[in-house]
Amino acid sequence: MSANSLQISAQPYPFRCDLAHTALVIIDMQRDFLEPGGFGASLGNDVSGVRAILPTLQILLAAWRQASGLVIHTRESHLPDLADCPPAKRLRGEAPLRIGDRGPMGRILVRGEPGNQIVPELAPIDGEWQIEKPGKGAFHATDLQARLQAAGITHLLFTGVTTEVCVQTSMREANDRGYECLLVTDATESYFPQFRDATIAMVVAQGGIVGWAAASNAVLAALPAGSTSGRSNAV
Ligand code: C5J
Repeated sequence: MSANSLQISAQPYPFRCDLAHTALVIIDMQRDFLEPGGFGASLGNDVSGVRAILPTLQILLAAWRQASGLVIHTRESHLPDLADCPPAKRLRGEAPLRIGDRGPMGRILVRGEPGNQIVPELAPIDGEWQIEKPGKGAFHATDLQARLQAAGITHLLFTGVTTEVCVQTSMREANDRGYECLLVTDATESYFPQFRDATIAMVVAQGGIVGWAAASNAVLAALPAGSTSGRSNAV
């Protein structure tokens, strides 16, 4: 195995990838979903539980950066004029604050507003991709596919919130586009823990119908110790 080859102990069987062709995808770890007053809370969710993955994600992100792996952050966001927000999305439900309304962290799910920022613990650094996505999936109405192809990325490790909505949708979109995908089980969370567990079970069922799942420790164990052997982040 070359220094770049990783073998991650995973369900339903080991996940093999090459660090230079693999990206860590962090889905929507933004204040809108993690803090009171944001979109997640406006939908009636208790947002305290999803913050529990922050320490795990910080460790994973630090190790991935240390190995010079590509990092991709996504944000669910809309243009200020909401031209990219279908009325069906804005009007669904009976939330007191809808997308585009002004809340305590600025306008809900609107690009550039304070609530739309990635939480400080995971703030992107130079060279890391930031994908603004108007949908639940990271490929819908974004340039992610073109950028991944141009960068030669073939394998994706998924983390973030919420497991059964934006994480699962993005992973399924990636799977349909031919990417080999792994869900990091303790670096993803839902407002409904049973939905997180069900998503993990769905992903790995039938021989990995959507992909693989592994705990963050298994990813960390597969990384070359103290390595900086991945790609240049300046893609
Ligand atoms: C939701 C997301 N849950 N990031 N978005 O609306 O999962």
